[in-house]
Amino acid sequence: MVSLKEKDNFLNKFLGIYIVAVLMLWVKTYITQSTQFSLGVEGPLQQFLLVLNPLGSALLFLSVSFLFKGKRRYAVLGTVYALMSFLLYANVVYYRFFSDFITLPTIFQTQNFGDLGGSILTLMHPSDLLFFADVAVLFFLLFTRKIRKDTTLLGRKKAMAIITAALAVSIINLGLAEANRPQLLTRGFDRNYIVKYLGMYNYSIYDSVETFKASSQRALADSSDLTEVVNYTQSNYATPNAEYFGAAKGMNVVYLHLESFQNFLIDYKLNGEEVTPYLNALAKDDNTLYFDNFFHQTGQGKTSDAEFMLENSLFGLPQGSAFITKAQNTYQAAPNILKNYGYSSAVFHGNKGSFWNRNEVYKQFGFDHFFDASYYDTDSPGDMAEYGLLDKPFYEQSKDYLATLPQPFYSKFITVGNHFPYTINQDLVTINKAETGDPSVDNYFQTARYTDEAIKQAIDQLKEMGLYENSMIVLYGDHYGISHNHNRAMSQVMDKEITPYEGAQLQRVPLFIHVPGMKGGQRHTYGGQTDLLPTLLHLLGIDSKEYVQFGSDLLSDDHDELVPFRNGDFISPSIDSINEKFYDNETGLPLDDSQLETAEKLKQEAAYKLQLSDKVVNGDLLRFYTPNGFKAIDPASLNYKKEAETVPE
Ligand code: GP9
Ligand code: MN
Repeated sequence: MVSLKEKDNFLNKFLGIYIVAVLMLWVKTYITQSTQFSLGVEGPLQQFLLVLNPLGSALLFLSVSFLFKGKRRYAVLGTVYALMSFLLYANVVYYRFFSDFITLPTIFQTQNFGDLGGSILTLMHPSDLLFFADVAVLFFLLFTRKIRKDTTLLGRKKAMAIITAALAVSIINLGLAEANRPQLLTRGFDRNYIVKYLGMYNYSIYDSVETFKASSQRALADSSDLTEVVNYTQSNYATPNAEYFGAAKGMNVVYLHLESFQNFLIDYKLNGEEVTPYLNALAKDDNTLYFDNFFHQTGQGKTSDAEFMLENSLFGLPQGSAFITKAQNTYQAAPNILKNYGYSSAVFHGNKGSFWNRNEVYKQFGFDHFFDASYYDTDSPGDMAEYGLLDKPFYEQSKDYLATLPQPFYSKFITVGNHFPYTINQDLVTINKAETGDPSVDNYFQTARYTDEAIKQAIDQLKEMGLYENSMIVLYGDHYGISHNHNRAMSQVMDKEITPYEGAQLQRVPLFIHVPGMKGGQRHTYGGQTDLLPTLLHLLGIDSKEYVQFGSDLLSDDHDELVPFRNGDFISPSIDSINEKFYDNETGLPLDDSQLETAEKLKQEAAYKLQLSDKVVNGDLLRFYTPNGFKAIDPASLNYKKEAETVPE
């Protein structure tokens, strides 16, 4: 047998053993990432990134050993290798149970591991030893006397060359990932995405940085920060309108989410044909309040920002999504408030529970149930959209779960059919495309029509289930669907030039509130998504005064019609501020000098509101505040896993 110790055996050089370690870790990680996780890898570029990403990390992380001299570096190489292997395997086991990756807060929170409990052993298989076969090989090489230990220094040049190569691979990786999925790191999206594009190890670094940032802001805050906030929200409180207070008392709440749905679609005619006939009729229903000056206020968190505002009447964050970075905060969210009034609660959504970190943050909001994709049959490709189950099969399949909820319930159905880039199976199309030549704009009308039909189906189902007469149904658009990149096509659709002023007007999203027996009508009140929760509470006959909320009841005479956007711009019935310029809201013309002072004041007010809300969220200030009579649900008592008991007590 040839001895490994032969002089020219490359294993006798430290560089040789380092390269062997890199190759083994690269291959193992690639195989693990592609077989143990369902990352939804699509297309050759994503495939390529999945192959590439472990290489950068293996080169870089294992090069830590270069910092050490002599025999010590062999020990360091082995230790780093073993730790990375352990991290990978721990995620494999965690994923088997949660279909998600480990985050630092969830480790420290222990509730997740509490869920795992004794079952952790059942999640581990004897064949898992294979995950450590390479570790055994490496240890054999490093720590037996089979190879010579190379004590000559690697040489600065060589070390630098390897580190540069490692960084280059990682930077190319990140560049390609950003090109395929812009704002991957700033928006956060889904842990699955980060792993898919950047790999398990880079994900762990990303997660640690995010955790550190969040915890340092939180650590610096204390209860005295709350005084200013409470003073503000109390002064912002709008007394309920006696005509509407309690109009839906004791009723169920059904939120129907209109994905990427802009208000211009309502009553819009494409080639003489109504795009959304059902919604148009619903807007005129005697028991529907239709708000036509209602704006989305979302930022990078898109859908999650909309949900965050709806559930809390707090603004989303200026960067990223609070669903991801502030998932462990204390909240006094709608499901929890309503629990104190005997309500059960549930979210229905045909996408993975980890998207936007919903499976974590919903616990903090107090949702009893979260029916994510794992509860739905997602096997027929014709039923699927890019982000999950299409609206019609989604509503159909939701019926059985909805039927299990004790009444009154607070429920939210999040759909995905009308999502960018608005592709739709031609069998489902019932209206011609627009003809601007911009595919997303042209198709938007077809997916919006599909949404309209699906909403009709959802409401018919409620009628069949005997829930319609006893439910308040709220329809809301979550954010724009057509971004300003499509202004050329949109100017054809709207038949006017899309100036910055017009672009801001397009940020209207529909808001419908249907309550049996309530006086409906079209309302022109200006408002935004933070106003929804106080409006809803007052309709249910619950006073919002006790809560720290930044919006105000749309139906109250005291309602504040200043609508801040997340970037500090604002719209109001008189003055708008868009991209650092003021406009007369009615004419769209630049503002008269005589009104500048009022405009500046409004601008400061909008900025102050956003800043105070950010203070609450970043500092996790609600942990210092308990509204009178409010009892918090323990998030650790909630579990959304399908295997768990899904029928409520
Ligand atoms: C996915 C869906 C889409 O689960 O809610 O989110 P968006 O991309 O619109 O923020
Ligand atoms: Mn959305």
